[in-house]
Amino acid sequence: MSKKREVYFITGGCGFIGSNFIHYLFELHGQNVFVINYDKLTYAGNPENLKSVEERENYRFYKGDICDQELVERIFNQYQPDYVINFAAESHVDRSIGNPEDFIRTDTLGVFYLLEASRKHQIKRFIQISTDEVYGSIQEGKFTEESGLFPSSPYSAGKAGGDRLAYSYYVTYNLPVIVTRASNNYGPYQYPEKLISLFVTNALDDKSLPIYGDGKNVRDWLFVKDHCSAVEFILRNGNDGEIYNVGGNCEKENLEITREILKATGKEESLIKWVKDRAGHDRRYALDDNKLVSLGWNREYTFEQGMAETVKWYTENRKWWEPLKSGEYLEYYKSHYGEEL
Ligand code: NAD
Ligand code: TDX
Repeated sequence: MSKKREVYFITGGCGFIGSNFIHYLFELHGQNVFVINYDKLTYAGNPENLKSVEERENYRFYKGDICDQELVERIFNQYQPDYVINFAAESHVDRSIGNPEDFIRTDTLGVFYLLEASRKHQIKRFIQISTDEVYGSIQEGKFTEESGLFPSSPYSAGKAGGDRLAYSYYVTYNLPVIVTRASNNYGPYQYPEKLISLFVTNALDDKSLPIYGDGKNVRDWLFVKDHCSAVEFILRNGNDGEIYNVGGNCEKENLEITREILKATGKEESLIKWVKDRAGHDRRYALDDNKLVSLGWNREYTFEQGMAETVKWYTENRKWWEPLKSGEYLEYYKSHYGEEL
């Protein structure tokens, strides 16, 4: 008798990390899993990211909003998912400053609807993809899972809402919830609005690289494929009700990253442009992820390897990102950076 395949209900699968995760799952499990990708296709969701898997017999895509309780319920009833992994979010801090409402709706309320659907079905695990930003900024040392939450942007506050709501469903309803908090991801398929994806694509086009403030803000960089392996590892080996930090062990100031991008793309420092600081700009993020590492997970990529793969990918995949830098993107760019791209 053939073994029943495990069913993954993945939200936000057309975005950056979600699409990398779906590719990772098929590479790892092949035909042995069934993957449902549920995505609203906001500006950040791109079906092109999954072109190579869309004909698979063990893959289904549904266009939908995680706040659409009825549609979520219908799909749960039809497929009875084993695992729910919630990547769906409004994810860009700068956009949350100009337009916070969508962030609270998707990043907090959306999680509620998914938790409600999950509680009515016998799911084996609910993974809430949270972020290091829920801790806020840290001057020295690193955040552990025990650190307090002091989110400082509407984005991170919205994510903190979803993060703690998920935990409350573990405590109150025994829902098998795990929360992950990862540091800044970079890699293929990242919408060209975040630091590395924006700066690499701008550099390739000889456009300026707009650094906020003094360029000394620090982020901890995690290659997206390492994040994917961590999520799958946690799904299999983590414990219910727990939080797991997923770090890159790679702290860098923004100016340092910018110089590395210029070097990797063979461009001059004259492309650097100093611009007004981000409102409420967190100074430094740093994660202690010993809890996850002592469970047996390890990063595979050094920053040099991850960056080399990233720059190569954007260099070879202009067809993917060039069309994205048009229409609404250009309007956003102009209003945000105060100049044409
Ligand atoms: P992204 O913006 O690239 O993708 C988000 C995806 O969610 C898109 O495909 C979008 O269409 C979809 N989506 C948005 N609102 C939705 C809704 N209401 N219903 C259904 N789908 C919706 O984001 P990303 O960078 O891939 O981030 C994925 C997750 O990881 C997010 O939860 C984010 O908070 C978290 N995270 C990101 C990073 C990072 O560095 N990018 C780091 C830590 C955690
Ligand atoms: O044009 C820019 N210039 C600049 O100096 C941009 C887009 C960013 N920056 C700075 C701001 C930050 O200090 O670079 C740093 C990184 O910025 P982002 O790429 O926007 O990431 P960040 O704000 O750190 O948030 C990211 O990491 C945590 C993701 O976007 C979140 O989704 C994730 O939760």
